[in-house]
Amino acid sequence: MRARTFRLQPPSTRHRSQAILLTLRSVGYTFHTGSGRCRYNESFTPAGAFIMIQTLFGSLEEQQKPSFLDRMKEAVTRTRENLAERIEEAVSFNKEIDRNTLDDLEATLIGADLGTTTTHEVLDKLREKADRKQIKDVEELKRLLKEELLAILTAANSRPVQKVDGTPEVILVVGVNGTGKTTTIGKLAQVFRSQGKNVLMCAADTFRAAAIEQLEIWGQRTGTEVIKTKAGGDPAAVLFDALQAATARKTDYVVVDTAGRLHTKANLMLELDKMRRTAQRIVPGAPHETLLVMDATTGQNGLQQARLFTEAAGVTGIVLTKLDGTAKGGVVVAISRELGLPVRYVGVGEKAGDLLPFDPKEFVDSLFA
Ligand SMILES: Nc1nc2c(ncn2[C@@H]2O[C@H](COP(=O)(O)OP(=O)(O)OP(=O)(O)O)[C@@H](O)[C@H]2O)c(=O)[nH]1
Ligand SMILES: [Mg+2]
Repeated sequence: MRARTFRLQPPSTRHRSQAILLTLRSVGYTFHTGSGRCRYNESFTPAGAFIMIQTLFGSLEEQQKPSFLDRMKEAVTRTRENLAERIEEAVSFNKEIDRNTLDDLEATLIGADLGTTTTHEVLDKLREKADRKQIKDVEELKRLLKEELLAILTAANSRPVQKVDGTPEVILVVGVNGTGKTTTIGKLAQVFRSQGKNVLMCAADTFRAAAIEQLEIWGQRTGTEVIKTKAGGDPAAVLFDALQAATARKTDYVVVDTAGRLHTKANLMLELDKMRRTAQRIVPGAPHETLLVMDATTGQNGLQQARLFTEAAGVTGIVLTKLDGTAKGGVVVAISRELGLPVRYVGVGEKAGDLLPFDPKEFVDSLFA
């Protein structure tokens, strides 16, 4: 037997890698854990072994998909770099961490779009600690800042999701033009379908040209049926049809696209109200969730619009899109603090898989990773 060596890739999961190692041993491979190298019998070469492993255990690439935490870290890269850089700058000018250092931090936090109210609230807490000489160095400062941000996010995100009796669960998706409503609906359908649920999409944005076709493309992409009417039709009527179909078929979720509307367009707000009343008539308790889609890149402006929406549309949760394209991801904290609403998901790209469930700890860890 002629011995050869190759380097073993790091395992993706412990149990899976143990099973793979056992299988390789059974065909004559020996491993040196210290060096990560392995010896094998030429009659069962690595190419042959990889085919066998893929057949037995599935694709190696598939198993190495990044985790939600990794994807969140990636999405907030610009925000993190911006924050970290500026914190270091603020602190290196003033070695000791006192009130002056914290005054310099104010602009940093506002720059990351935490908003003035939230920034002042966080800094007041930190100033108390600085006065008592409880902040030794920059690492301690970051740790305390992280704690304060997590406390705000956890408070807003502890609101329980409404329990839904029976099916369908109806999710109304609302928001200003261009924030990412239709894209988010496609991504949500993908999430539910991957959980083995059946979904209907309802094309109740009959206002904007091509809105129905755009939703249909998402329907094809995710294998989801779209219930629609003609452009200019009555959104409440198409919602009625969708909910009747869903009730008859025992569909798990109905996700409803609505026209982008501004608070100034009073008639559009009235239309939303009519849709809510229609939904309740067919499915008691519907809509179970009204998600307001907000665009992270619009920052504090978006927050102002969101405030008005929240009052008028009975919003129960937020989806923050385009987190991948901004250095101002701190707006998540401002939204949570100022609207008191949970952030249910964040959008981190334009593809069907680019929607992450929002977890406060994961988010804060990603910001200071
Ligand atoms: N980078 C990035 N782009 C996104 C994300 N979500 C949506 N987009 C893009 O934002 C643009 C607008 O998205 P739409 O889904 O059409 O927005 P909408 O709210 O339905 O717009 P209207 O129907 O006009 O009100 C599209 O180009 C999307 O690809 C995201 O999370 N990240
Ligand atoms: Mg749309």
